Amino acid sequence: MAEKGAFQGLISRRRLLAEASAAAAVLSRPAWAQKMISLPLPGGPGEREVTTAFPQKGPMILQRTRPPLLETPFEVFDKGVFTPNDQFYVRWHWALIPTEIDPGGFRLTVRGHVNQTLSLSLNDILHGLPGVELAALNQCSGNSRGFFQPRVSGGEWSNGAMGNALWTGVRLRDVLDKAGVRPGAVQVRFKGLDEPVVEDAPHFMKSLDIDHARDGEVMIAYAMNGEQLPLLNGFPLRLVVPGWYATYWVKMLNDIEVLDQPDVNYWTKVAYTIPDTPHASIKPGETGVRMIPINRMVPRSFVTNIASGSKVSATAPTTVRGIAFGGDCGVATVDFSIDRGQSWHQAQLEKDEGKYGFRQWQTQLTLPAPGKYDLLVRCTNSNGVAQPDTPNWNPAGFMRNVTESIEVVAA
Ligand SMILES: Nc1nc2c(c(=O)[nH]1)N[C@H]1C(S)=C(S)[C@@H](COP(=O)(O)O)O[C@H]1N2
Ligand SMILES: [Mo]
Repeated sequence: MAEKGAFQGLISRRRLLAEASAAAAVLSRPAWAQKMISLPLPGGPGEREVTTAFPQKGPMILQRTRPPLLETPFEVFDKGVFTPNDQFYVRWHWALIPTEIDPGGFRLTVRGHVNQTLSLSLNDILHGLPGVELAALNQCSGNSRGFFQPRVSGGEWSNGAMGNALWTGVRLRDVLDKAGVRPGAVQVRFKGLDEPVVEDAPHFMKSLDIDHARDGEVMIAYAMNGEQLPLLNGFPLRLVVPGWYATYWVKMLNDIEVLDQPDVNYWTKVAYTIPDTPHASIKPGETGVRMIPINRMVPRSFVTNIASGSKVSATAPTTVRGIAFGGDCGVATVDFSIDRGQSWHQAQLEKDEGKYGFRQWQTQLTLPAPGKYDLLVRCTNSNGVAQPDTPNWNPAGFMRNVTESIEVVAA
């Protein structure tokens, strides 16, 4: 991670103050459909509404209004390696999300098994600790759930519940050191300002093991892509857990509790668990499987410039480009195949912006004869883990990473 240096001036406290109330004013506007987009999923629907009614957000695929679930239209991923803030996907569990946050009055509490309880202002965080910057992919555990067959319940996402950003913030380790973690600490629990809509329902909270929390990579971010966080992406502070699924990336973070016992809260212990099997995969209906908390991401790759069903030239070369990510490490290779995986060819990788983020790739392809082709793309990460050629299945619809294919017609 780089020190933020000159970058710091860009996100001044004054600007945080000025923009926050503007964001709050529009959050209460109702969301309604602007137009429809085709989003074919095996279990339907074939179409989804596109909305521009959410604050600080451009056109987004509307999955749900309360709480907001907004998906990034896939063509956005073709435009650049970083996903713009105004089209970065949004996912919340509870609908009681503050529509107004006073940056001057905001405090982050650090408490529990520490020497000293802290109550940090945004000023303390922006100017009192070393700043760091890191490119990282934020991907929902249920990204691509809509492709699970048999179908599972949950947000029926296509492939747009992910985004890559350059995050700026401070190291969680530095914040914990400031409070002084006491011997015997085992986990650290994170909570935000959002609240359950019904009494007695569990507040959204996630925990990390103490060593992970103190690894120097986990950060508390106050900016993404050089701007303050959009309200719906966690203004004013969110956790960034590089290489791990976004469920751990707690938004509107205002409470950090160091625990001397393992966390047994619903969101850590029960929700977001996966079968402890290869690819977190089981047979539909299989029971009695040991479940563990979801954790590190796995490699994926996508074509971004050609939609499935497109026509391409049968004589001239076609440029095929896309994005890939290694999951919890960098991308080693991206390979493609036009003969259903009998032979593979390496694509050219573009600039490395950081091992935890998207890696763009491209290749020139000349199809041998007119006809239909399935174009397969497969990422192998720097730990030697490759995408599988059959889809995984689990009841929560988590961790899909099968090798993607698109159909093209050469004519
Ligand atoms: N406070 C809070 N943080 C949260 C959640 C939430 O419901 N509340 N959802 C988590 C989940 S499951 C996901 S996928 C990501 C989504 O991040 P985004 O909305 O910035 O894309 O936020 C995570 N952080
Ligand atoms: Mo998620």
